[in-house]
Amino acid sequence: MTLHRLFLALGLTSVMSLAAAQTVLRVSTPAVPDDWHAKMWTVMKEELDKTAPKQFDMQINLNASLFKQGAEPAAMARGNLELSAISAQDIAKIVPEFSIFTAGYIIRDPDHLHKVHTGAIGTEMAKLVSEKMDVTILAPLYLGTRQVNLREAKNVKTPSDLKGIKLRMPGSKEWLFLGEALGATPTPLAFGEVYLALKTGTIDGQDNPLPTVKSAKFYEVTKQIVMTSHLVDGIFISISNKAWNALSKEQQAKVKTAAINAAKYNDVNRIKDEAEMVTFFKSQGLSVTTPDVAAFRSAVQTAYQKSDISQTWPKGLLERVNAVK
Ligand code: KDO
Repeated sequence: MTLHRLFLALGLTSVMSLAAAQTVLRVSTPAVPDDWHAKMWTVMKEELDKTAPKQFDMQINLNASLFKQGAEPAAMARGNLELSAISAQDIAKIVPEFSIFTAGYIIRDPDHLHKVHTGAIGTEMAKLVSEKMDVTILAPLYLGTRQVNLREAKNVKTPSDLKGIKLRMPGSKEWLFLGEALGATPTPLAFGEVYLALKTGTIDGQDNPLPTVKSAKFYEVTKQIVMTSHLVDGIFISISNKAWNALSKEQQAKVKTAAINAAKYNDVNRIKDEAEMVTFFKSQGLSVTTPDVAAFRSAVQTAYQKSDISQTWPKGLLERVNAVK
């Protein structure tokens, strides 16, 4: 081997060993690129590149391009995925106690959401999640307050006005129950299929926070937003325990801080956006109406009280959540 070739080979080997030394953190999310909870992953990646240079190779997969919506926790448990933002509904499938956060009209606002999940209740829940799902919650984030978004305008005041409306919900028991509690006929569908289903009329509506209605362009194919504010929705930046336990304490601290800062970036922007959205939708020709929210709250709360879902909530948990100020 010539000296030149030897150097080349050595150079390649050192590049390869450098690459091998980096911890790969694969991210999978159904979020669309324009959404804050998609952009936040880049914020996390850029912070880690600064605080732990060359230690992590964060690979961000948006639009459910790596795993389909809801398949992330199983992929993480199998060791095929390291990072994701998991919904309360997906956690509740395995940790039934968590279903309290899937119920309408319990969490009051983003501040309440943050305090519940970063306080004692959040710590207890995160312990259960780690034990039963083999994932570690790094940071809660605010997805937004969910509203009903209809293809055709309708005078909606109370849940009975949604009777017969085919309302798309993500596909799990907890989501479908919420749709039913709102008075509609829930239809399960993956997030990525909602735009076309609204366009072609296979569904009559969907529910999502206003910033999502904008980023996923649902406003292009719908005529009305009914401000039911039925779920102050949180999702949870999480890492597989396999990946988490392989990190040094110092790396764990850096990953956690980067996740918290990414969640903060999402929350600040999303809250600001949410406040400005009504004007935007009106400018796009949608009607934005306010129903009798008290009637929706009462119907939804009664439905949960009577359901199997609330039977899984530990005694006193609802009161403790309500008491968080
Ligand atoms: C949705 O499918 O309606 C939903 O809002 C549910 C959330 O839990 C979350 O999965 C979200 O989609 C995606 O992150 C896309 O915004």
